[in-house]
Amino acid sequence: MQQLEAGVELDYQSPTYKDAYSRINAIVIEGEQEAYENYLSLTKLLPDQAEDLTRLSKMESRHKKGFQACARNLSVDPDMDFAREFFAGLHGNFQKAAEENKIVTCLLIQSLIIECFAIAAYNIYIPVADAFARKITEGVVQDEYTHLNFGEEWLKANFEASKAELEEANRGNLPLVWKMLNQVADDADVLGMEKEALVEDFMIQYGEALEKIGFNKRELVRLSMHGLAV
Ligand code: Y39
Ligand code: FE
Ligand code: FE
Ligand code: FE
Repeated sequence: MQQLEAGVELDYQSPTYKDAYSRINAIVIEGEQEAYENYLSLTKLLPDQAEDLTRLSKMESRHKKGFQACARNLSVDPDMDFAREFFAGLHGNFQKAAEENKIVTCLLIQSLIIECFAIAAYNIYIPVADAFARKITEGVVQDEYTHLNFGEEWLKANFEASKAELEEANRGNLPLVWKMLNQVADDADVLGMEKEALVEDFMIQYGEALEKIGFNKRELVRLSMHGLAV
């Protein structure tokens, strides 16, 4: 049991908690597995940076093992079918872009959108996690910042040539993030994670990333609003 600021008590062993955890934890495991695959795919598209990308992909597979241990620690059986379905849209878009050699789209999906989603989720989860999961998640979130940074640096270096494709990829993928968030909002709430906090944290990370890459404030607002055009 943990006493939260809001005064809500979390019982990590309750059936309600474990049921919600079986989906959220599965999403994270599936996300880490797909991130591993995505960075490996990127080694083919960016052979000059294959070494870095291989290192990132190995970090993702370590993350996956860490979160699998979190489930075992709570005796939870992650609902992987739910998780695969949850990620199908983004996963399909990444794979299609990779087949078409669209590096910019691949980086926007994995290194910006998915990493910002991960950073938001992990930061909001850490204060309400059980002690075992908290330790693991604290280690993982540090790595996710380096993955986000990889995408930021590449897109910044290739900004002018990437702008149009970034805008198109943003329009095609940001709405999926809101759809995904809405889908797990109730389960996240059971874990003590508020949807508003997740949205806020995501928008801050994503906006900062777009700014670092080279977009101005007006463009930034426009890109963020495209997420709402479902
Ligand atoms: O780069 C990464 O490691 C990202 C794959 C991991 C994705 C994590 C997705 C988290 C969504 C959780 C939603 C909780 C409300
Ligand atoms: Fe796959
Ligand atoms: Fe990860
Ligand atoms: Fe990552």
